[in-house]
Formats: sequence, structure tokens, C-alpha cells
Amino acid sequence: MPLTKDETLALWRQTRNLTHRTAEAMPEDHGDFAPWDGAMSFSGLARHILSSEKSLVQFLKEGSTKFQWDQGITEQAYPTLASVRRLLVEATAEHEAFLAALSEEEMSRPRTVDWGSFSAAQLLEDWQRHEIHHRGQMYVYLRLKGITPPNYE
Ligand code: NI
Repeated sequence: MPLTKDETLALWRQTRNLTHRTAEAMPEDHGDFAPWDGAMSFSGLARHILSSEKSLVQFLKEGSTKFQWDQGITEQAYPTLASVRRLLVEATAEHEAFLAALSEEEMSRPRTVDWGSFSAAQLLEDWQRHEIHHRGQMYVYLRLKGITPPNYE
């Protein structure tokens, strides 16, 4: 049985809370840390999570069939870990307000995307898997810096 809107939002908040705590765990001067050449930095992973989510929110807002992946959440716009943490707070609040205002129907109605037809709730679930994947990388980056990541909850 599909989740209700409130259940979907509760899971989304739970996922995001741990991402917040993960981003908070890294010292400010290690925001640029990337373990190998070409890897996304710690800050870059957080920007990537938020940028992807903004694309989804934009898509759901406009009811378009195309995703606009460039949302301006770049290293130039958010160069420091402090600026990324602020973005994390602001974008989360903005996205939460949008998602909370969706009706059950808007949350469950199928929407056409390039890879099939999915409800907003299903897309949000996919996006959380993406977030959790990249947050897992952030956990490893913390460990590589000798920092204990937050407890999973
Ligand atoms: Ni990704």
C-alpha cells in the first residue's frame, strides 16, 4: 500500500535530519576534502544532494516532463562548507513548505518522466535513495578525517 503524504514527509524529514547532522560533523576547513582526484568534495556531495532535490521540486512545481538539472547550486555560488550548511537549512525549509502544501492527490498522481511514470511520492523515495547513497560517501569522508559520523537513526 502506498504511503500517505504525511508518512512520505516524515520519512523525507528523517532522511534530511541525518544529512544535516552529517554535514555538521565535518570541520569547516575540511569542506573541500575529496579522497581521490575527480571525487566530489564533502561540500560538493551536499550541494549535489540539494541541487538534485531542487530539480525535483522545480519539476513537481511546473508539472513539466523535463528536469532542469542546473539549479545554480554550484561551487562558485556556495564555496564554503558554512555556505553549504546555510543552503541546507534554507533549501530544506523551502522544499518542505512546498511538499507539505501538496495534496494527497498531487502526491500520488502519476507523472511522466523520461524513465517512466511515477507519483511525486515515488520520485521522492528515489531521491532519498540518492541522498542516502551520497550521505554514505560523506560518512566515509568523515572517517577518513578521523571523525566519528553521527549515529544512524
Ligand atoms: Ni548523484
